Amino acid sequence: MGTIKEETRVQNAIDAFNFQGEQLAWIPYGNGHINDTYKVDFSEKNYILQRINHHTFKDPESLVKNIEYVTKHIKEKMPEGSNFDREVLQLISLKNDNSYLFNDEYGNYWRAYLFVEDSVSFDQVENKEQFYESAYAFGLFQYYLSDFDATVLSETIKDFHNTPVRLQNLKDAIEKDPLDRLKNVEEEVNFALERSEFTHLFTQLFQEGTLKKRVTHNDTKLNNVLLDKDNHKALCVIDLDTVMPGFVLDDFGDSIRFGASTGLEDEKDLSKITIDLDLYEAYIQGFLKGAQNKIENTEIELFPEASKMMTLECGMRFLTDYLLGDTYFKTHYDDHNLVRTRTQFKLVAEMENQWEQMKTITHKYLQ
Ligand code: ADP
Ligand code: GN1
Ligand code: MG
Repeated sequence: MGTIKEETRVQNAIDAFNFQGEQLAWIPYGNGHINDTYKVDFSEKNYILQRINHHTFKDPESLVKNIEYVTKHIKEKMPEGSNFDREVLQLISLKNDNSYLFNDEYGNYWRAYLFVEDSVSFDQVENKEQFYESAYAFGLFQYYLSDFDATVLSETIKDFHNTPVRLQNLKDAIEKDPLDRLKNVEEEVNFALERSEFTHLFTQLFQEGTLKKRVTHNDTKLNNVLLDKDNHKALCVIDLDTVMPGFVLDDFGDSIRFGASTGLEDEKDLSKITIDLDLYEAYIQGFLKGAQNKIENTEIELFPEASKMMTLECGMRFLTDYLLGDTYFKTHYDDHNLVRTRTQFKLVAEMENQWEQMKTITHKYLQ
């Protein structure tokens, strides 16, 4: 349960929220790389309590406001008979007022959600149907927010999926090399730099007016969607911290990066890493079905590029963090970010090898 100090902090936060019934227990929960997540059990209901990483998210107040607006909009659009407790994140208010953010005396920011009961989130799919379901959930999310006024949202992380900026950050880290780690990663650095031109594709198409920005989730990996634990049907999209204007392609590509890989994000045996084309196709089907014609042909056509872009970008982010001393992503051992970099770059290479197949599959779904 962590150090005594941590226990005090968590308990202090638990006491601030309007949780129902008697407190039973709390435990650290989930596999997120950014926030500290706890499951808190009360006699009447269970909850998720999170310490928002305020190094990553500099303005927790606006972040929680974003989530308030977005979940409200989704609830208004959900069909009659929907189960709000399981199909959309429900923020829990504080005891003493109707706000949702607790700023404690130690400088931490906390928020809480109703725990979505009888749900599972996967780090790797077991079959195509599960991946289809996750795609459906993210597509539906896209549909629900297609008429949402993006101007009310704050940008919670600037240039989050601006791939050229991510490349520049990598170049800056290479330049600084504060831990003398550059010598370990010559091959990985070259891999990224050789693809410099490609990183500009979407920003260029945006400038030309070919691609539009809309409200997107921006962190669509498989463990950010909950499925029903028994029938594995899509239930609820979670981790709404990065909901802000972006390309729909970012949402599509990030899901493929994580979920259509044949290995975990931190698989050490690179021979196990390739793109599973059946999963790729299942994701297209589920995503388009959920989004209900809100995705345009100009976007669909670029699904292969999106998959490669987000995988390359994520690899560059892991590599940057490795060079700078592992300060951004949670790591569980010394070279964890380097291992993650290698799986991402191996996956990019595999996509390049299977480019024609990815294109052919994609073209079947132009509407
Ligand atoms: P991070 O930003 O660190 O990834 P997440 O918001 O994704 O944090 O939460 C981490 C994990 O906690 C999720 O992958 C999921 O397993 C679990 N989780 C988060 N919110 C809920 C919820 N409301 N109900 C059930 N499980 C949840
Ligand atoms: C982080 O928060 P989490 O674990 O769902 C990261 C994503 C990365 C992902 C890589 C806010 O997602 O952008 O793609 O790790 N989230 C943030 O696994 O940086
Ligand atoms: Mg998450």
